[in-house]
Amino acid sequence: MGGILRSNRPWLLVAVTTLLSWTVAKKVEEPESYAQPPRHFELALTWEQYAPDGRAREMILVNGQFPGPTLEIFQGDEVEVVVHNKMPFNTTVHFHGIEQHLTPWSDGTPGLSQRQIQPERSFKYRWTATQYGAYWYHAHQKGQLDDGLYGPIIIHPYEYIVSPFSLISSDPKTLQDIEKAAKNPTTLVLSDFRHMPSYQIDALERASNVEFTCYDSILFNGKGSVDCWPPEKIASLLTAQQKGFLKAANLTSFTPKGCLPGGAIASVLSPGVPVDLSVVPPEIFNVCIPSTGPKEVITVTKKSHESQKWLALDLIATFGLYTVSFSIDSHPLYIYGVDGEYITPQLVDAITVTNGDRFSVLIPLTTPGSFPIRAASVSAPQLMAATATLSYQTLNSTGSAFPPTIPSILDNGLPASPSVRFFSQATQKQFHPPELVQPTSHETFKLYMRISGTSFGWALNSSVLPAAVLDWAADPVVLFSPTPYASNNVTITTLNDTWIDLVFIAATFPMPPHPIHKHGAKMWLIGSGTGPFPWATVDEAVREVPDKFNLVDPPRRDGFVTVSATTEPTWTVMRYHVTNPGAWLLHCHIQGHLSGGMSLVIQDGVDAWPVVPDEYLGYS
Ligand SMILES: *[C@@H]1O[C@H](CO)[C@@H](O)[C@H](O)[C@H]1NC(C)=O
Ligand SMILES: *[C@@H]1O[C@H](CO)[C@@H](O)[C@H](O)[C@H]1NC(C)=O
Ligand SMILES: *[C@@H]1O[C@H](CO)[C@@H](O)[C@H](O)[C@H]1NC(C)=O
Ligand SMILES: *[C@@H]1O[C@H](CO)[C@@H](O)[C@H](O)[C@H]1NC(C)=O
Ligand SMILES: *[C@@H]1O[C@H](CO)[C@@H](O)[C@H](O)[C@H]1NC(C)=O
Ligand SMILES: *[C@@H]1O[C@H](CO)[C@@H](O)[C@H](O)[C@H]1NC(C)=O
Ligand SMILES: [Cu+2]
Repeated sequence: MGGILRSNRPWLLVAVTTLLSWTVAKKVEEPESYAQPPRHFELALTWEQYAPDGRAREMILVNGQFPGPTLEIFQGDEVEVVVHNKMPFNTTVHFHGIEQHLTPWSDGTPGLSQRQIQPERSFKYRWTATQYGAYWYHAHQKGQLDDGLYGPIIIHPYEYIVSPFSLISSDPKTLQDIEKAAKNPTTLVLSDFRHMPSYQIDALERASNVEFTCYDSILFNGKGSVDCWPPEKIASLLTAQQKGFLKAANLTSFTPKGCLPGGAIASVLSPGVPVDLSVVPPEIFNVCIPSTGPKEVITVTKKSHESQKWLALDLIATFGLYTVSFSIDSHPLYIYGVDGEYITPQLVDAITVTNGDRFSVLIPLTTPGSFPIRAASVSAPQLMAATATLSYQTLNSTGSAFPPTIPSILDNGLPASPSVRFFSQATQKQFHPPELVQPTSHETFKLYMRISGTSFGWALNSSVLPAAVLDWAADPVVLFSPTPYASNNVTITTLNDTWIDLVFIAATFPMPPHPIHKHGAKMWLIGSGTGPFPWATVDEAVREVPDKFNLVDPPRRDGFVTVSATTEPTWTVMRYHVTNPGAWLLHCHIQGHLSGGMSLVIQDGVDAWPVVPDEYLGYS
């Protein structure tokens, strides 16, 4: 989906006639892409020693690289990605945010859309690039994302898609510079990283009954260092919430790794549940061992007769746990795309970036120099910050006397001054959404998020997805064998062309924010509130508390963060249109929560599932 307009249309007219433009769009001839050979990629996955932050561990490399290579695609392309599993364990690759229209068997969710790719086997994913913008691929097998299997996907829009750049500048020369930059975006993959392989983390969590919420480093395009802060620095950065958690656990300080201690995690999240801290290696929460890896430097090179005046960055957040504040010293950021789709640009100084997020950002390059690019954790269990560098010079700058740079955020992610502007999702306006959100829905599903049993037992609807399903070795694969009217704690089922509301209710406290991701469709965040959700349907809630809803121009994404809760329930409502029949996963993108059970199977449009090709049906 995505863009729909010829570029010679004045954007103003476009903005006020979105519905009309959808009709217009259908008349636009799209390229006969299937007549062309598919865009083909081969990804060889290996399990090897590598040291992204200066400390070697065994991890996943893609074609010998970390992060994996960028899949650069043009909208309308048929895409073929052949994955070769050269690792000693099963895997799958998911294409995050790619709708997989009519190809649900290429979604890469083990047990749900395919059988696992076993060692020494290959799997051919085939899908059509119906969308444009920044996406990414990653492992969807247990916690393998944390082992390094991820990389960017950049889809260049159809020529006729109208960009929102004229809202950034009306000067023709500037517009030209912006367009040039946006045609060739630089990807910046932001990740949190740890030294212990995910299968060991999972086993130790289960042995200790403690969720491991402490990482080792923040990486920019796979590069970083382990920076151990002095205790005074850690103490000085503690937020009110972090102090509150310490107090509740009768403790006074974070660990030398900047973490809330493991025992405190357990006592805050699952009080009364016995834990065995003796099986937790000291390096998980406590002991910080510094190491120095490479530093990412984004260098804007000058050309002989002109210097580049703008940089387009596609931020891709592959975090296993973290939410961070992101900023570049001394530089405003124009956010013009979120999760791939154009938005009305927002001029900000910092962005809150969470698991799975993509932000397309334009940065004016005005004063030559070398500037810290910052990411600082705002996740309650850990304080950590890191920097990369943005470096550029204009043609006649010597580059010797750079002015001091001005940070927008502190090392705990809080704004460095009251004037710092953060990106606002609440006021995010889609530039020309493929359709408008429908004001009523056909069905409401209420999902009660809770901690179930231990501190890693996260439930999306009352019960955690059972281990048998979680291991995703389920046979038959859900997509190959729909249970048409299944509706239980871990499966919901919808009909094609219906509008669905998902209500996420915080049912135990404290309930952290959860970055909820839906496969197979973008959703609209239409409302949220504090207190219980007593209504049977969202339509009823809209009638009774209309001020809690936006049904006119809500933000649209493939993932939204639920509202956190400390002492009373909160609720968050996401609405989507079932136009993409298939078996999709709905889950928290925090890897510990996903492997803890926080996911749900959605059989979307079960009345209209496409016939699974034999090569996928028979794959084993
Ligand atoms: C690996 O995948 C195969 C095929 O789906 C499955 O039978 C097997 O149980 C899986 N192994 C593990 C360890 O999950
Ligand atoms: C903290 O100390 C108080 C008072 O001694 C005690 O009642 C409470 O159980 C302790 N909490 C934890 C988590 O140890
Ligand atoms: C930079 O170079 C251009 C072209 O040679 C010149 O016109 C301009 O004055 C120079 N600017 C500075 C600040 O030296
Ligand atoms: C959620 O779980 C409850 C049981 O606690 C069940 O009654 C309800 O149907 C489930 N909701 C969905 C949407 O499956
Ligand atoms: C569904 O959730 C309810 C409430 O937590 C629980 O009693 C029931 O056993 C669960 N059912 C399944 C199939 O997990
Ligand atoms: C599913 O619904 C969509 C949206 O209305 C429609 O375009 C599509 O044809 C339907 N699919 C099938 C297989 O009926
Ligand atoms: Cu979560």
